[in-house]
Amino acid sequence: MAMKMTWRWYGKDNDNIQLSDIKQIPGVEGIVWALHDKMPGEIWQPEEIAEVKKQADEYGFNIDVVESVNVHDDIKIGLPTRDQYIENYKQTIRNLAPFGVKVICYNFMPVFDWTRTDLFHPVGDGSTALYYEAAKIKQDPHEMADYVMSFTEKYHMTFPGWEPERMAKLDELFEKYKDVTKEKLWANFKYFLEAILPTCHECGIKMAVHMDDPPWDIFGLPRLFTDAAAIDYFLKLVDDPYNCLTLCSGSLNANPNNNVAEIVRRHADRIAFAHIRNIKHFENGDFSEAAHRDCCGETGILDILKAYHDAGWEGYIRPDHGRHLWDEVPGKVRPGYGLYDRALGIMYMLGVWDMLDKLEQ
Ligand code: CS2
Ligand code: MN
Repeated sequence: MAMKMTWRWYGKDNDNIQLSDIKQIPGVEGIVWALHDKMPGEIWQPEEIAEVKKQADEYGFNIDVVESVNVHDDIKIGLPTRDQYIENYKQTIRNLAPFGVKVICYNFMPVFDWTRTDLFHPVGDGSTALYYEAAKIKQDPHEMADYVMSFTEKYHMTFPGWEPERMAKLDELFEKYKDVTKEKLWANFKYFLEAILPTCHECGIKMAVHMDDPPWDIFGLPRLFTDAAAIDYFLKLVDDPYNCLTLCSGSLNANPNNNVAEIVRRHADRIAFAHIRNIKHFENGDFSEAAHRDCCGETGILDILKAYHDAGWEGYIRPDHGRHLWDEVPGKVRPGYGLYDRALGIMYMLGVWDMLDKLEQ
């Protein structure tokens, strides 16, 4: 019995880390991948998927988990055009199935994916990490968007969910979301899931929604996945074994009141994918991402791993963001997705897991 360790890889020519590097990290069975040049709503074509499958096969990695097939804004907003985008989404699911894909991680956050104010904040030991300065996230989203997009321009690096094409129309996007209350967003979400789940059943692919990061409303935009109550609500709203979670420990625990281990104990059977990330909190509401070792943050990494282990959980897991170490300076590394700290994170997680296995023997 085991969980399945994976590694997020951005693809050939889009990631400085090679599959041959990943191969040397003990325990990694699969790559978590995506076609990163696809716009939300576009169909992923079989020949494009086949290419990634071929690359992964060469190193013996599975491609069971996709992160992400992004959901078009019109679906989240609930515009009449959503039906066509939903059809496209179903076609992508059908195209992914023959290549062995089992889980699609995605999110339902309006406008922005993760939100941070500093991508290379000093941790204090010479390394840097993603950082959220609460005072900087107020009314105007432009400052933050410009900051993140400046990395895209300077280093020719695009971030999933931060498509320059979408960010260029930020005001228009905000205008479109103007009447989307939390209730409407839940309703639009339900509509989307109920439309695609029959296809998921046919194809054997689970939908695993990512938590909102950070888990509270920002810039007047509603956010759904904020706490345990929201998760309970969601799993009942569409009560289907293919409607699952990507339980991202760091996203949820950006609110220190969220106890992730408790959620694992409650819903292990509906967690298809686990992201393990540790958070260090400051009294003024700022937070920094931290090393995976339990005592480096307050997320409760040991409790979380133990909860998965106790549940006999067999899903997919990956280290989420890591710090940037050694030579991982801006331009040389994707923020949060360097080689070293994520590799250390894997060894920490597997160390804990192996010991829990051993204690059971
Ligand atoms: C990820 C998310 O890097 C990250 O923070 O955990 O961006 C995640 O990939 C998306 O929200 C899933 O759609
Ligand atoms: Mn995550």
